[in-house]
Amino acid sequence: MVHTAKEHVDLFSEVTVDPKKIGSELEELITSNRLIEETKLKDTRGVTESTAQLIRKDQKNFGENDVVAFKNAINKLIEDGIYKTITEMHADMSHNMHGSMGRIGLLRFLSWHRRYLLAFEEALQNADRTLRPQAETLITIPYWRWVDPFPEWLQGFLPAPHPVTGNPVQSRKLSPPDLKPSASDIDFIINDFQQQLPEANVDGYSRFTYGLEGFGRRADNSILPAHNQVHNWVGGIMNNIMYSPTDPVFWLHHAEVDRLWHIWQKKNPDFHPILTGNDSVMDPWRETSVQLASITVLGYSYESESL
Ligand SMILES: [Cu+2]
Repeated sequence: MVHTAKEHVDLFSEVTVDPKKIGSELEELITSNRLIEETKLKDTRGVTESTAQLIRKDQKNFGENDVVAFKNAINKLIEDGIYKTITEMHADMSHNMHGSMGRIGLLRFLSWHRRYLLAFEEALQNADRTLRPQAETLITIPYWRWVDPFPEWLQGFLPAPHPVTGNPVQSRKLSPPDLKPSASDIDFIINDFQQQLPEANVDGYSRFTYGLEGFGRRADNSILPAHNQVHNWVGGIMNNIMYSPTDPVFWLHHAEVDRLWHIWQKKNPDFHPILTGNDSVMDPWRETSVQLASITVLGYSYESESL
């Protein structure tokens, strides 16, 4: 089952702006990334491989130092123009990374966004390293559990201008009609994923990502709230399929998507996105979905692996 263009527009409004051409700045970001220059980065940190694992924390456990470092690093990325460049990567729909674009987009959604978070996290750490050269641990992307209220420390923090207009972005809505997932919705997404797409002849990975991205149904056939619905619940620029990363909560939201995928992967080690050829390469980067399958291999973990 594939979503139509109309549903695409309904999910995230304002799909009318042309994505900007991505220039040399982007090239620089791509080639300086953590995966390609892994060794160099380890040298910079002066740590051994076993301690090089980054830990992404629950945003609830962010202390005052973490909050200040995170916000300062974001502000620096905005000042340096890097935040805008990274946002524009998400505005380039040729990457085919959402299920609303069809079957291949559905299969690329999780791997592409895992790679996207790594690109952002590396930029964030570079900014943090410049601002806090003495810091023992650099900032990582925190995750926001959807059952928790909107992160209190991010209330009112919307510093990035709209990447096209340059104007301040609309404030967040933080309300229905779209719902945030409840604890039982999340349990259903992870443990009853085989119940999605009951009429279709598809593999388990497709059923799982269909639910997690936000196209699924609860057992009573009502909408199963997940990733898409949280975008719409937050509202403001988070409701925009191209420019949602303008809101810093995008990173916390997608870290939770990535964490839930990781939790599911541990329970279902045999299910992977079935992609071949160019479809399997998470452009603009070089890694394939297979190379992005394990967060341990990629060098990071989540503070908690409970639902
Ligand atoms: Cu998203």
